[in-house]
Amino acid sequence: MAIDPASPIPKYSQLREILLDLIEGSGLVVDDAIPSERELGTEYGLSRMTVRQTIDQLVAEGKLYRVPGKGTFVARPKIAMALALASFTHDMRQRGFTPGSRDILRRIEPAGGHAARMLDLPPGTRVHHIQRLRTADDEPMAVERSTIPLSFAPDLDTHSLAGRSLYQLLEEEYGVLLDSGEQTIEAAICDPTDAKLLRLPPGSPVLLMQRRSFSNGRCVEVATSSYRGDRYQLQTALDPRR
Ligand code: 16G
Repeated sequence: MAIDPASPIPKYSQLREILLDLIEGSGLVVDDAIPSERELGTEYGLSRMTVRQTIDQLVAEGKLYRVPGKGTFVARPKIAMALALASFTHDMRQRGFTPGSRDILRRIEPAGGHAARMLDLPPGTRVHHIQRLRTADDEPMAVERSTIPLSFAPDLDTHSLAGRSLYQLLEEEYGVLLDSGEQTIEAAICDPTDAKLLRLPPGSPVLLMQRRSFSNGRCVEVATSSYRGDRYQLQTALDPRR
């Protein structure tokens, strides 16, 4: 592929197509270096600024990463998360990763106004509050904060969740099978505490997900999760517009 100077498509967009083809096609594999800015400029007859603009954008999208003094490399593809009522453990296992879970905080507390509303409970109802760092092959992926009414799982606090699935525990120990859910997803900046846990530079983007999961029409879990923006993307099939 070459840059067409007569094309109405901006040169940085044309270079983007060329680089994407190199990254996603058969040209390069993960952790391979891409040609330097100078080499790309010479090869495609582009200014250094145009080349940098294109690379900056691909770095921001998580398709490339820079190592100061070394160059720019092909990043791992992001995990394409389906919009489903899946547990982290199940999802990661299906992708061939070893899922992990580290407790950051677990306690029983009275639900505040917001949590109580989300759970359809009177304020002050006792709930389990669980904050966990979720890992895949020991790499931090997400921070999850779940609130679960005591009525569904009275002694949940006595069960370890290290390396164990919360959803599986709910099902096996308490006979609570989640059968529906709703979820919102927003772009957000990682808060400084979560950034440390996720080993991300301050100010990194995350996908902020709020989930309510139900069993027989009753809300069992309200969860707020921060997923690494550099490792996750959402994927869904699209139905025809009705
Ligand atoms: C998912 C849920 C989270 C739930 C967890 C259970 C999102 C955004 N969140 O990660 O609400 O607590 O699964 O996973 O999808 P586990 O069964 O592996 O503990």
